Amino acid sequence: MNQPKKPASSASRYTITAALPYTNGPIHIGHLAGVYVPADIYARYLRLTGNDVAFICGSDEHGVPITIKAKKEGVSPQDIVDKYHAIIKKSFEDFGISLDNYSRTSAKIHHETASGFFTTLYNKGEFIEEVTEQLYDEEANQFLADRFVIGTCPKCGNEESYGDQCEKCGTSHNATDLINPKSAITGNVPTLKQTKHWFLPLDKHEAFLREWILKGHKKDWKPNVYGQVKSWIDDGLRPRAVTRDLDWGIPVPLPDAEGKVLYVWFDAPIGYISATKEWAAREGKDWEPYWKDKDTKLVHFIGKDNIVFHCIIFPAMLKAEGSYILPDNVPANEFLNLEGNKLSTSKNWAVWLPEYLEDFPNQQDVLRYALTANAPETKDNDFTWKDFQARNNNELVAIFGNFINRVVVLTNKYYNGLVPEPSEFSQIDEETLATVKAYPAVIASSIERYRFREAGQELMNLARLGNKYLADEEPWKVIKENEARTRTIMFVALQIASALATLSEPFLPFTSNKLKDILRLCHNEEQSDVVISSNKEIATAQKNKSRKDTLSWNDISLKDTLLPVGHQIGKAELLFSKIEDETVQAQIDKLLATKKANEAANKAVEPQKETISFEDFTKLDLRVGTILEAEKMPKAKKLLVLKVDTGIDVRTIVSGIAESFTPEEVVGKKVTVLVNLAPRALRGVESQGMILMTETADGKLVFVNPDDAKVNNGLHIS
Ligand code: B3M
Ligand code: ZN
Repeated sequence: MNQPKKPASSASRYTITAALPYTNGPIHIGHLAGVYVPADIYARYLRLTGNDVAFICGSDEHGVPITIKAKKEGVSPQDIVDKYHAIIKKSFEDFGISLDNYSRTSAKIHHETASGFFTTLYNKGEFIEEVTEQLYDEEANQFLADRFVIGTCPKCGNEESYGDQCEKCGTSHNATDLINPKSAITGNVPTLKQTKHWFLPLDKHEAFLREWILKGHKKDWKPNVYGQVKSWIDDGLRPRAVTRDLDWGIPVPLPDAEGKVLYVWFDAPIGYISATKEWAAREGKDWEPYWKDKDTKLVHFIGKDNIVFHCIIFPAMLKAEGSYILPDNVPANEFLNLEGNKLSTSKNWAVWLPEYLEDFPNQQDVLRYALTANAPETKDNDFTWKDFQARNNNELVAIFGNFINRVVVLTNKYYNGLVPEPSEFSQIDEETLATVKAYPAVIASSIERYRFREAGQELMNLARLGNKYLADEEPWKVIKENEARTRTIMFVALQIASALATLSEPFLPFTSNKLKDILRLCHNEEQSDVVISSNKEIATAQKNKSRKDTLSWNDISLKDTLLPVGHQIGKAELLFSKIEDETVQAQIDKLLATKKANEAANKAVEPQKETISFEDFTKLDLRVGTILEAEKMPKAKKLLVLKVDTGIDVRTIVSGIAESFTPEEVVGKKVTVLVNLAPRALRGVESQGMILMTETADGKLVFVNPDDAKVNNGLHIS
């Protein structure tokens, strides 16, 4: 066990934001591992330690990805955002992401807040107004910004970089910086056309950013974040357009800006502020301290592709506005891959949250745990279904679940579920209880340094401690000869179980609540005698804040007794269940099917052969024949020897279809036969014609089949 470097933080105010997901698809495990699970662990931990927390998120409903998706599906952008906003919001709730508010950037309050922010900067003279040449698609009749244009990244040479950002090297650039730009709408090479825009002069803020990030205390930022930001600043910052010529977004609030909207990356981070305002109004609170009080800690949870926006552009905007605090930390994660390949919405290479929730009902915590244990904190990481299964079966079931089950079952068996009175504590008991007391600080220290993998493993170490304690002390044997000692062992084990119930809350909230219900460590304020057991009820109770837990995080180290003598606990209930091989194989098969479909879609279409004349074509004598007999050609993998009734005669045809069809499958089939092909000997058998076949996109041979053809009267050309 690592020794904590500093004590758990004293009560403070925190504004925690999680990147606003684009509403062009559901949430997948990459989003969860990179942003939402760590943010949720952090928020839950801070609430549990008595801090004042606003945990904020919402749908990012503007921007080109939404428009592209709408175009593809032939619906309006509004239809797209309405659909996915509802799906995302519900899946977060069902997954137990404990957001205080999940808002959306199409909300009136957001349009007002973002417009107001722009106006303030405009009035302060913080923008440069400039007519520049921008890429234009003559055919689509529109300017090409951001994801509407694809070209070669000037920094890394990636040929598929977007107009605003290269996904390969992460560089953020202007669309006109791309080499060989092409319209993502028509594929055309764009022309240049003049248009007026407003630019945020990042170069003007360079000195401040350098001071704030590089010389300030930001050295405690994660090395991946600090390194990226430093390299951008060192490369030199340039003015950045914050408006676009688009018809989807927040209109630029100026009289001479017809047809122009705010750049999505200008409005989206302001969405954090709008969502806080919306939440505060609902809760009867003042939103301003959460964004303006110097003592508030602002923490942005994001993926690594969002670093520049949260560490350079948004801070420059906040600084220019003047009344806001700046982020205290931006713990960006690297990417999660799936079974060795990059997650991709367009290639459907993902584990989608709504599908997971359906396929694994009431097993939210298993995915939370697997993603935390394998979080891409310092490097890209891989999610595999086998690892998911192993984390569940070998850790959650075999360690955590097994320990709790033994404690609860034995307490019920020996003492009718009442916490027994201990006799003398042995040295092992004392040491074990002292170790338990140290865990809150150990786990807190990892969480506060944004090391969620480490924190999750420390929690499992506490369960290991419990498991080992029971295995070593063997109360099931001791009870036969030493009743007093058994009581002590069970008392100690019950204290460990109580610590686990409380300390697991940030990581395994559903399990934690179930366990608190079993140990009767909570009461529901509205119906205090009702034990909440289903996950749905737990989620509702948490949202209504009607659960009242008897132990806080700090109690685990401060209190000598967590579960007092004589306290009645409930009956045993399984916390986790084994995930069978068939279950994960079904998920792997689903991915294999996706892979096959993608390969088929990507298979290069063979170019058309040289044109032939009509006269050439009429030379072919095609007949409908019937296969009468078929057998495999000895020692030839690919060949079948067929007897075919062509209507003229019965002849032998050797056909290379043995890898696709068995002889039995083809006998009786009607087929198209080229009857006037010059005979040819194959493996010593003369083939007198050819069966016509073609290949489907996924490489399957199919007959050019006359199916129900009744007559064998040669080729009819119409
Ligand atoms: N909508 C998420 C993304 O880049 C983006 C985050 C906005 S946070 C203000 O996928
Ligand atoms: Zn690049």
